[in-house]
Amino acid sequence: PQPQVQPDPTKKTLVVLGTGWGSVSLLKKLDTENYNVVVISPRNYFLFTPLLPSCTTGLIEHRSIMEPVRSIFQHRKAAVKFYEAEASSVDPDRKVVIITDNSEIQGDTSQTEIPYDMLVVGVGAENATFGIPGVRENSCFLKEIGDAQLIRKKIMDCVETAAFKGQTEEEIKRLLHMVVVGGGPTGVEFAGELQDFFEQDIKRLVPEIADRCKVTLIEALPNVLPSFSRQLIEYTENTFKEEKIDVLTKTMVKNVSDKTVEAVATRPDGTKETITIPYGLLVWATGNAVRPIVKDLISKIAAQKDSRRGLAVNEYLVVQGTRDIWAVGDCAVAGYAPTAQVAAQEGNFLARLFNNMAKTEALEARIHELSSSLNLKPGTNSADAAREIEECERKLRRIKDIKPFHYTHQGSLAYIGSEKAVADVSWWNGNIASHGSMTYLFWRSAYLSMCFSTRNRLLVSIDWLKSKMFGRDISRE
Ligand code: FAD
Ligand code: UQ2
Repeated sequence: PQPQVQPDPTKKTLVVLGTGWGSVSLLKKLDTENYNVVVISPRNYFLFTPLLPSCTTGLIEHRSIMEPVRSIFQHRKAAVKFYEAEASSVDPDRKVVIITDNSEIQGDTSQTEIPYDMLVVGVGAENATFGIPGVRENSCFLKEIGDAQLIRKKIMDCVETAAFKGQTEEEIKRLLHMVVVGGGPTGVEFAGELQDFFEQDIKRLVPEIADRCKVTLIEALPNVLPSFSRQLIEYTENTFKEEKIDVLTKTMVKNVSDKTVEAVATRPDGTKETITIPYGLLVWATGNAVRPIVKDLISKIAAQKDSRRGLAVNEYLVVQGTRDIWAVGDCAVAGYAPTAQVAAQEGNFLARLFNNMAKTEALEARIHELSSSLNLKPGTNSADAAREIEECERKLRRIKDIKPFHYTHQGSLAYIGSEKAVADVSWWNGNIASHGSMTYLFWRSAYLSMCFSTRNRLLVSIDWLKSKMFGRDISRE
């Protein structure tokens, strides 16, 4: 049977903003027949961000880690509406979202209003630049597919330009100097992948310049991977030393031009020194900033006046100061780190909550119906009706007793290059720290198992095999 396409007036309209970790985890587990579900996102696919660093060197092809959202909805009993658009503002009083189609091709309408009964905000975050001059103009971010494609292209452009006849030695060194700012998992994984690329492919294919390739990681804090245990931080820093990746810790970038990074380094004796670093490619991976749509919503809710880092939510992920808006993932402030692991658990929680709310309403309606029939014509069926009411009430009590959201940290993983990884895995009450080549195999299988679909798992496996057999594809497209 065809799924129902027209909205059902007896059901509430649930509008979900975003198609990232939080929103898609919710949609995957939601019984969509309970609501008129409308999904709004400028991106018509889910992106498996943990493998994005591998796309920058062509180890993995970008389409292998994307899953179209329309194929997620195709086998649902009830149709889910998807609009490829950006939510540009929310009016919590009128309960509408204003959406804009900002894509290249537009029809005769590109802005409209979507009314909601319930709204889930899962729009993620933007890249933070801390207002440092020149960052937005000169560096690459690493958050979306387009970013990874741009980096892949630029790496090869730097290599080919460095190999150009008659290039001066100084210019070759600058072009082949790849600077990564931010020592979190994203920066570390990218630096590791990049060094692998130079070692495994550029050395073989462009040997004349390969010895000048250099990766430098800049971090403002005293060490990289601040969320990992001491032992793994040291292991990572030592591995980077062996791989010849320079790590500049306690170094703050102050200014960026098209060819240089200016930074202030704090020396072990506490003195400060300004250094100028010439680069060919600069990748900026320093964390999150609040999106305009979230700022807009914050400004419209009195209870959010002190929110700076996102939408403050309560223990049921309800946006404080509202009754019918929830927030998940990087745009929500619930006291957890901005990770996929948190966003996914929050999305799963909301799916359970909404499925329960629908069941509760159905049971309450049934109780109401039965008791009014009892009052109208008491008679032969009254014992049955009374029994069913009791049954419904018992179910209701069980369902209504939904516990607040509680995050369970399962662990942290990061690839650090040269077929080594680090892992902090939570195990009952303890923590297991492991590193090295076996951990790399664990990293690979864990990421494979967390991929969105079997299709993605197959594509990623084929990419790994392809790169193993033939090396990475260095065509610059
Ligand atoms: P996102 O997944 O970013 O999704 C946001 C969605 O909202 C997107 O679909 C976007 O298009 C959409 N959107 C944006 N603006 C609007 C708008 N105005 N209206 C409607 N929709 C909008 N975390 C881990 O736990 N483990 C890892 O290994 C890991 N690796 C990472 C590697 C990289 C390179 C990056 C960038 C992040 C990594 N993370 C990792 C972090 C993780 O990806 C984020 O925490 C996670 O994506 C947050 O989920 P989210 O749903 O809040 O946002
Ligand atoms: C993670 C991540 C998630 C997760 C988990 C991890 C991509 C969806 C659990 C961490 C993985 C660990 C510790 C290995 C355990 C393996 C499995 C398959 C549970 O990194 O981000 O987001 O859920």
